[in-house]
Amino acid sequence: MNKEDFPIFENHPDLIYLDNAATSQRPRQVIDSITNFYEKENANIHRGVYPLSELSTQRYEEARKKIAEFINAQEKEIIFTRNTTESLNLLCHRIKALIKEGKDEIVISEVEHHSNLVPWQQFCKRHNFKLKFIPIKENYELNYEKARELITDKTAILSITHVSNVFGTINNIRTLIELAKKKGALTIIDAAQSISHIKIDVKELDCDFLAFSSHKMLGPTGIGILYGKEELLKELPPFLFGGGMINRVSYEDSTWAEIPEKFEAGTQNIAEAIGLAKAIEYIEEIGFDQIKTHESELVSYTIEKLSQIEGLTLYSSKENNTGLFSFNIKNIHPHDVASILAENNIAIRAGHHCCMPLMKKLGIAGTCRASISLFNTKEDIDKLVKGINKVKEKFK
Ligand code: C6P
Repeated sequence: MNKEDFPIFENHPDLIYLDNAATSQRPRQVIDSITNFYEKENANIHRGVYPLSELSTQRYEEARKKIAEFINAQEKEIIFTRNTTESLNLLCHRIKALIKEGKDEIVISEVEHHSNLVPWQQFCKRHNFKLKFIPIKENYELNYEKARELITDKTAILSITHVSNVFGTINNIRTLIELAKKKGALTIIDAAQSISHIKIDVKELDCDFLAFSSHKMLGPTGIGILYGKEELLKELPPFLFGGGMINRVSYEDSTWAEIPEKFEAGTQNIAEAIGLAKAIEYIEEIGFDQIKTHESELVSYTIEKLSQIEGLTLYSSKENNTGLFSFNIKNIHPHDVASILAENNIAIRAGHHCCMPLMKKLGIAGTCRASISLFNTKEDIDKLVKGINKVKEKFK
């Protein structure tokens, strides 16, 4: 766990990068794996019979295997998409085919990112379904008592984020999945903010679908994953049509390839898949136990330091937090805070974090958000605190 693995810090030695929830930085191993592919292995997959094409196909499928093992899925249950957003949209466009008669409600929560809210709003408008929201409590945790009331026999889908990108809270998805299963609802987990912090086992969770993005877990941009249970993916109609996803085509009609190819139309992001597999290898070499120990220590340290700053309101959980801290400084706009921190080489995010309705509910325009990754240190937090104190000085 070393900043030296991340070339961005060689090029920006003074950078304090605390915007990992937006996108993480990439270790050299990931960057090299992409260069290596283009320099030595590049060809289109699943098409050519010449050795280079066979090699790139092999690399791409090895990447799928790595990802499958990482979340304890079968290879055919791993669909490559562009990102979490596309994974959720794929479902939103095709999942109607899996919904049983008499079910016409979708349950999400008040903390969902727009990517797990807007698609379902559109779905509900298209199909005349009702969208229901599990509310938050004062401590920014989901209200599980209310969830019990909201999830009923009419619930077709429960789609929920594992970790909030505003509060950093880890939602009790096990309980929610169990509740949904009892009512015969389909379950979807948005793991965009949890995948790099928490070991996920889809078999143990027993969720039907799970979505995440490579770029938030040290991997390249442009590639994401949709996991789905084999029997459900087989039933789900394809989303995009074209090359690579068919079995037979005539001028009149077409039949589809088996899963996962059925959902991978067109030339895929081959190098990015390989880069994502390398990111997983990097994470596994460190191990989630060590990541957890390091990040938990940093969470306690950060909370302690931020709590000492007068006029700072923290919107994040103290105990149940993956390393994401939303805060505001009294009488200073979050964008001003972020701009002044930026002048001091500290990168955080400020704004609504793609959670506009949640901001409205909290009665604020936005928050400042610092989010850590495995390479961050206590010194980074000290610099953040120093930076915030500078901001306060400026606005005195
Ligand atoms: N949140 C953030 O700064 P994409 O953009 O498709 O890779 O991920 C979308 C997404 C879905 N769910 C959650 C919980 C997320 O946090 C995100 C992305 C970033 O908070 C960018 S807006």
